Amino acid sequence: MTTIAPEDTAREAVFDATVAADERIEPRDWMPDAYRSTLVRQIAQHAHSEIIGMQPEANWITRAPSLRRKAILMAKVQDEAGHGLYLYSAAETLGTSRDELLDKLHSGRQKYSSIFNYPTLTWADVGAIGWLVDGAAITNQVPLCRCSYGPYARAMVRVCKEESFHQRQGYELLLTLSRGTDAQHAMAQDAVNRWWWPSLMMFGPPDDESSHSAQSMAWKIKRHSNDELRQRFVDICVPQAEALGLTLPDPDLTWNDKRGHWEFGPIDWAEFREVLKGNGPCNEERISRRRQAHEEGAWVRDAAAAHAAKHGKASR
Ligand code: BYC
Repeated sequence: MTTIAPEDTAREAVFDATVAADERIEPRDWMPDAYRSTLVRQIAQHAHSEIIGMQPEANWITRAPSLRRKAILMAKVQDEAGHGLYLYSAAETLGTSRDELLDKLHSGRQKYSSIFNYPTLTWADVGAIGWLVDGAAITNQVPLCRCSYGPYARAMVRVCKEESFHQRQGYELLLTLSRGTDAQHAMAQDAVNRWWWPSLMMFGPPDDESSHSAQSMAWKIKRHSNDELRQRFVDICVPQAEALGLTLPDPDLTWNDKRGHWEFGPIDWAEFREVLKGNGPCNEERISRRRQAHEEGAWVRDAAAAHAAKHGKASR
C-alpha cells in the first residue's frame, strides 16, 4: 500500500489553496504529477499546432496577389513560429525538453489541432483562416490568459494580442474579396463554406465526451467548457458574417431569444474523429513536411550548439 508522506499532504494543501485563491502556480512550486502531465499534454499540443499551422498559409506566400498582402502574410506566419517558441519554452518550465516534444510530434505520439489537416485551395482561404481559425483560437485562448499555471498564462497574453491582429487581417481580406468581382465574392464564400465546420471542431469534442475538461476546469487550467466556448464563437461570428456579406453554411442557424444565443446545426463528429485518427485530407502531408523541415534544419541546431559550446563560457 502506498502511503502519502505528511509533507506531500501539506504541499498539496498549499497547491489547492493557491488554485482556490486564483493565484498562479509557478515552475518551482510543488504540483501534483497529473497537473504537470496535463499541462505538458495541452501546451505541447498547442505548440505543435502553432508550428504545423504555419504550413497551410505559408503555401500561399509565393502566390499572394500583391506585395502588401505578401508582407502581411509573411509576418503572420512568422508570428505563428514565435507562438510555438513561447509555448515550447512554457512546456520546458515543466521539466520537458523541446527535443522530446518534437520527437513525440514527429512519431505521432502527440497531437496538433485538427484544423490544420484541411487544405488551402484558394487565396480566400488565407482570409477564412484569419477570420475563423484565428477567431476560434482567440475565443479559446483569451480565458487561458487566466490559466492557473503562470508561464502558460503569461505566454497567452502576447499570443492573444498577435492573434487579434491576425483575425482582423483575415476579416479585412475577406471583406475586400466579398466586395470585389462576382468571382472574388464566390471565392470568399467557398472558403467560408469549407472552413466553418472544421473551425467549430477546434473547440474539441462535446462536453459529455470531453475526457479532460472536468479535471482541467477544477485545476483552473481551462476556464470554460468546450461547448461554452463554441457557442460564444458562433454568437460572435453570425453578425460578422452578415457584415461581410457572406453566409455561414448552416441552414439551422436561428436566434433563440430565450437563451440569448444562436442555435446551430449538428457537427459531424465522425469527421472530427477520422481527422484525429490521421485520416484527414492533409494529415500525411503536414507531418511529413514537418519531419522534412526538422531534418533540413539539423545543421542550424548543430551550428547553434557549436557556437554555444565555443562562446558560451566566454560570454558568461
Ligand atoms: N484537435 O478532453 P478534451 C492556433 C483531443 S493553434 C486535435 O476536450 P482538452 C493557430 C484532446 O487533445 C490552435 N485534438 O481535451 C495556429 C484529447 O486527446 P488526448 C490550437 C483535439 O485538452 C496557427 C481528446 O481530443 N489551440 O490557434 O481538455 C495559425 C479529448 O478532448 C482537438 C490550442 O491548442 C482538436 N481540435 O480540450 C492560426 C489551445 N480537440 O490529448 C491559428 C489549447 C480535442 O487525450 N488547448 N482534442 O490524446 C485547449 O484549449 C484544449 O486542449 C482543447 C481540448 C480545447 C483543444
